[in-house]
Amino acid sequence: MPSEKILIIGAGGQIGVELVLALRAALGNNQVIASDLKKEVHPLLADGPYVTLDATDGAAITALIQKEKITQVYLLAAMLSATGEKMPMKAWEVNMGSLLQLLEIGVQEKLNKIYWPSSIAVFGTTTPRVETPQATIIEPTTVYGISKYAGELWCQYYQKRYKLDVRGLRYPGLISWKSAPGGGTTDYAVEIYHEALKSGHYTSFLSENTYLPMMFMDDAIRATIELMEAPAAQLSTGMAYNVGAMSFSPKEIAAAIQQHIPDFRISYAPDFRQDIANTWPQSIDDSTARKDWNWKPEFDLNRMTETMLYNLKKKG
Ligand code: VAH
Repeated sequence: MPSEKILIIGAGGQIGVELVLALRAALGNNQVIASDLKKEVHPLLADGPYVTLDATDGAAITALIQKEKITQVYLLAAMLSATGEKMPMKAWEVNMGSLLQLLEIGVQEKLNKIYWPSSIAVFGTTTPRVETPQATIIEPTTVYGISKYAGELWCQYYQKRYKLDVRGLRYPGLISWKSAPGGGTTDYAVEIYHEALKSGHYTSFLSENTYLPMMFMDDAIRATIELMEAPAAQLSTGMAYNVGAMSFSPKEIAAAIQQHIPDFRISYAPDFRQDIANTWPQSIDDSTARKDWNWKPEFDLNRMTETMLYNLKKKG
């Protein structure tokens, strides 16, 4: 990447922490400014520039872009599916308010690129749930999904109307050991590894055969950077790309853990998040991403389980 100066908004979140680390490794610590609502910087991000920043504060974002000569912004701040259902209007305000403001700022400040994550949560019950296509019926039923689909349409509008280079991915559930998830329906797939090591038992808030598309964070970060580095001429859609890696159920991830921890036990107590999961795809067709910018995942359930348990054990 040429000498880009990058601002990550929402750097303290599950994706943000790992994206800052990856971009700093590629560009150098001082080329990547991490920012989040929190006053204190996330411990893993302490070796580079950090700013306390509210994703909805357009004036502060504009001032920072001008002061630091920012060329790219990654807007990761969002309220996820489960939290969004508890405070729908706040979720809409945060998710949409921050994006619409940044799109305007992107045009005014002539940003080279903006990254804004979408999610498989844009799909609803009227969408084919197996091998969900890139372009299909899209009728989200959660505030999070509605905000992500509306956001994709706004990103496409700014690309066409103002030639603003805005890119995104429809992430599946993401699993990481470095950073904690926050308020998602797929969080069970992270919690289960922690509990397998801590107590040897996990009570899943999704039922045993709830299949969902999932991805190990290393794949998600690589997909993000590969998309952002792809030549614009190769991108055939203005919407966020479907990306997939694997699909599994709570029963299957428990079995993968039992290969390493034979006494591990899982039980099931579905809650309101089951209703959300029931509206999402079971698997994703990501052939457009594979064709346009050579997307290819590297982690399956077994390799992810080995990596998660090894690193969580080491982390203590
Ligand atoms: C959530 N982790 O559960 C997010 C993600 C596909 C799910 O968008 O809300």
